[in-house]
Amino acid sequence: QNIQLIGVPMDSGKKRRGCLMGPDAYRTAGLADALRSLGHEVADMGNVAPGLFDATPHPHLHALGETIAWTEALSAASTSACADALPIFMGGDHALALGTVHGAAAHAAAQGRPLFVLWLDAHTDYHTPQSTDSGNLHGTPMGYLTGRDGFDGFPAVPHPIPHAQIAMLGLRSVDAQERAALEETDVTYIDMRHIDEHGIAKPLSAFLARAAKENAMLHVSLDVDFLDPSVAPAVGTTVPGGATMREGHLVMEMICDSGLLTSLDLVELNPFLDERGRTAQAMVDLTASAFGRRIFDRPTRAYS
Ligand code: DIR
Ligand code: MN
Ligand code: MN
Ligand code: MN
Repeated sequence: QNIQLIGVPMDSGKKRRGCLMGPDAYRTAGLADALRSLGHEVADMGNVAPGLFDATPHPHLHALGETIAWTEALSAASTSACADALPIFMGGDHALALGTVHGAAAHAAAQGRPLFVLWLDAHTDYHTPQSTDSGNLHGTPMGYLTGRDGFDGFPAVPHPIPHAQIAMLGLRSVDAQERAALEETDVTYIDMRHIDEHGIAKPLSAFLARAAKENAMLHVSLDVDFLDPSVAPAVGTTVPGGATMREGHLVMEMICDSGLLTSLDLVELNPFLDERGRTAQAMVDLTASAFGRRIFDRPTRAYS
């Protein structure tokens, strides 16, 4: 694969600071070399920056103008990166997906292919600027990208992601307004109870099979809080009861096996809260699994 690492030191999606240090933590943890050792061509493109923005405070929404400026810059960066390579966006908080997926959707539309989105997160991030209680825009990208109303000032969404092309995995903190809205859609939402009862592989392989059948592109957005805080403590919104490293690696290896991945976000890492880089390292290891790292190859003969 031809991979571009794109740093996104975006920290405007919530009030707690620290995600701006994420890109350099991934660099320090050796993301580029981990991917090169798997045989990939990797270029670190440096960091994206937002354009000038209006910093006038909004009565309810945190850092609205800054987040809009990031969305504009990231959408353009994502569209052009997707044309050249497989971009990995090193966040930065989850508000970066407002732009990265927006840009990937434009690229997919230009190719005449559907874009499927896999959201690995404790949260659904399906708010609108009106429904969010926290005022933190990192809780809104799925709402924006599916074309929900109320995103005044943001770039228009000419290619909303159809609900049926979205799967959310790892859920265990969903606000009432998000839940009510999601229940009206055909989004595939898989909470931790479902994973406990049925395993994580079954719903994921059904989703990936649908994407393959439609010759889709696949954007994966991996929020650190998808993982249990015991293995990934460096995130502002820890929620107990998350995915284990084993579940995480299984998901990423299945993504690799599918051959569908076309763009990836690594989001919400807050290195200020980390323990000697262990969360950054866990995210690097999961990314390596998505790009071919494994203990044994899996020939068809051995596992019938
Ligand atoms: C919460 C948190 N639902 C909010 N969202 C987070 O502020 O709207 N997403 N942390 O990953
Ligand atoms: Mn999130
Ligand atoms: Mn989350
Ligand atoms: Mn629908």
